[in-house]
Amino acid sequence: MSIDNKTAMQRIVMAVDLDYFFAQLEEIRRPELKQRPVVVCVFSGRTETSGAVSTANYVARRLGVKSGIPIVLAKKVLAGHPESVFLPVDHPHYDTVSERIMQILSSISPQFEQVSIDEAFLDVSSTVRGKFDAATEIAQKLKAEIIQEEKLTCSIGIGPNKLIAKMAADHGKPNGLFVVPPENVGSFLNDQPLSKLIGIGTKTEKKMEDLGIKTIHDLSKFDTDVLAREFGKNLGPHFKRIAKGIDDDPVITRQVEQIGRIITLKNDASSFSFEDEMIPLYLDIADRLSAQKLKAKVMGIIVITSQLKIKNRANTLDIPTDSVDIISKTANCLFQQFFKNDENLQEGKIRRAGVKVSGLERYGEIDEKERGKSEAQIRTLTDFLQTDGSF
Ligand code: TTP
Ligand code: MG
Ligand code: MG
Repeated sequence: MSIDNKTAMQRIVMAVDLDYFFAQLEEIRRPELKQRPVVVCVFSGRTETSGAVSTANYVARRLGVKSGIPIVLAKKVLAGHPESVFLPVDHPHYDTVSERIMQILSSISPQFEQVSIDEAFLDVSSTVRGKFDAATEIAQKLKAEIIQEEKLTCSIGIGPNKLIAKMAADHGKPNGLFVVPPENVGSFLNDQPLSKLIGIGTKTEKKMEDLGIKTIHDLSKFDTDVLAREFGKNLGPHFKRIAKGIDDDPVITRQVEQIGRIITLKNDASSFSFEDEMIPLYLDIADRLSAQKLKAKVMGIIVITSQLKIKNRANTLDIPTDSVDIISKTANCLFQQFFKNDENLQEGKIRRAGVKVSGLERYGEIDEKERGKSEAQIRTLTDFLQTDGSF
């Protein structure tokens, strides 16, 4: 029987989690806060201090503040630190930055799963052909790119599965890059307390302690039947498996709704002077479309001003495409039209620019009638740009 290369290849998963995300974003907006305890709060509005802490920067964490505690308690903890700041959550801002970062992450591998506002898994096995060194290099570049684009630090964990990758990311926090190749999984897990094992809550931990299980190592050696009796026939053996670092959970690539890339321009622009800088983006989008057997019907551009205002412009094609030629022509037209309108430049020059395609269809789903049309029949791009009211 021949060995299937795909199954033989070492699986490599990367977990990325942004450091003290909401609080770090507040520090970036107001760098003078960096040395002070910063507490981001969900104020419930009942009284001035009712509500819970969303997150806090590491200065506040060292003093005892953490996510989920009442704001009143955080105020008590920080009573001796009048320099502390308590800020309300600003979700629109956090969502916008999160979206930009997820764009960067999803450009690394088509196998990308966002699991929360600041966290994602990437299966890079085939990208790096099962080589941990190559995955580490990608992670270093990723960290540098996120710092360059957003000034944000993140922590990245690399491991043979999601469980180990996530634990490695946590282990390296903040601003970490921690790699656990398969041969180190055992020692990595054995060095950590039970509470660090993802999936073990405080109640389970307590119950395990009563059974004499104090460490991840203890759990990995514990009698399976007793675990099944105490925690159920599925959960009990599951706990033992994760204690051994076994996890087959796949990185689930959700049906993508859009594919996009944004870059920071070499120079802020007030005209479409950056056409050459966009070419790699067009090529990348076309590659990613064809790699996933997708064609896009909606072609869009994104521009971000020097004041970080985001503007989107888009047009719908008559038939979906994955052709780099059509992507570049359409996007270039959209950029040219954008700069023709003086109103678009009132909020400053353009600092970042990108391209985004949506209205994605799998090859098989494209209407047979449409498929018959030749590209020459597509309404010429400039025609419909002139009739588009959005410019
Ligand atoms: P986390 O990634 O869990 O935490 P964090 O990014 O603040 O800190 P860390 O460096 O340890 O990763 O959560 C991401 C964001 O989600 C966090 O910045 C705020 C929000 N959040 C809450 O609002 N409530 C919570 O209880 C938690 C845990 C997070
Ligand atoms: Mg985080
Ligand atoms: Mg997180």
